[in-house]
Amino acid sequence: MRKRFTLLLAALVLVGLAACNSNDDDGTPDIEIPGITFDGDIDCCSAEEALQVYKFLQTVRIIPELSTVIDDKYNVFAYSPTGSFHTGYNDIYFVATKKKSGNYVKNFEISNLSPLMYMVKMDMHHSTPVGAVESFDSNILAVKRGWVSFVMNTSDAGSWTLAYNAKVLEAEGGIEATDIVVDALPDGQAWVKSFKVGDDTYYLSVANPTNWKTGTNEIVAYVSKKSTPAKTPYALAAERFTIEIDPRMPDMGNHTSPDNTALTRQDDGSNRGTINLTMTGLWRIHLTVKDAEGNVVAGGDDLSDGYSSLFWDVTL
Ligand SMILES: [Cu+2]
Repeated sequence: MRKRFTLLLAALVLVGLAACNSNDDDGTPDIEIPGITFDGDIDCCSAEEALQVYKFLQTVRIIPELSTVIDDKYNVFAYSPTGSFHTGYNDIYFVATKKKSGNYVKNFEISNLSPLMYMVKMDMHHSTPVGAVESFDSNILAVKRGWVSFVMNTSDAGSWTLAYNAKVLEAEGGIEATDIVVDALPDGQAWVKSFKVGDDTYYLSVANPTNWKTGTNEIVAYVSKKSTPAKTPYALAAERFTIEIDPRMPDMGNHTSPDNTALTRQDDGSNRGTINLTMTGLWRIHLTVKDAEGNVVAGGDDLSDGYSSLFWDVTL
């Protein structure tokens, strides 16, 4: 532990960033409880946890326009895998630090993550599917994750803002509606689709398909319900849908692949299944959505080629 923490400090000094401070030199004994070392800042984390956070932050990029200062005491930093946003599902990560020491703060809350698009011609606003911001990894509790699935990209037709509330220890703040840019996906990609059940509109967002490799992959998706009014962020659907998948390669005679399993609703609100992509290229993942009773509610209709007209397109 001590050796690893020394390594951590060295790394932090190198990048000019300070995380949890060490008491190694001031004679204060570390408080040892099994698995945890408090390094003099009870709002922060053990050296081990600080290292995990530090390592994690090397894998994402900061989004400067969504970072803020609260009460001149705390920084809140926002990150995404690329530092930008695109149509469809995007992870957003948050970290809070003490401005003075740079120490991470473990207990903070991000709420009311609110993306909003203004549509020029229609002179109206709409939101888009979002997931609640919470801890996602028991090793790195000082990092919170939420997500936004943008139904449209920024264009002449309209533009996006994003807002959120933040509470760091006793201090409250956040970001008011701030301009963000949502990039279009590469041509031929479709990662968010909608379907209707009666008067209700639902969105199907597939999470991070660019992480897939040839072979068997876990496939994660979210089903969100459009809000009334549409300016309110779209929360996860309360209904427990099952999403059956039929991956095909349209450029190769629509051949399929074996051993795919339907996405079923998990306790965390996601839908998870297995997708087997036997080769690189364009995969059209035809979808059939069933309700909790097993009735087909979307995607049961056939295109002229015999496959569901509800699909995601992912190039591997
Ligand atoms: Cu729009």
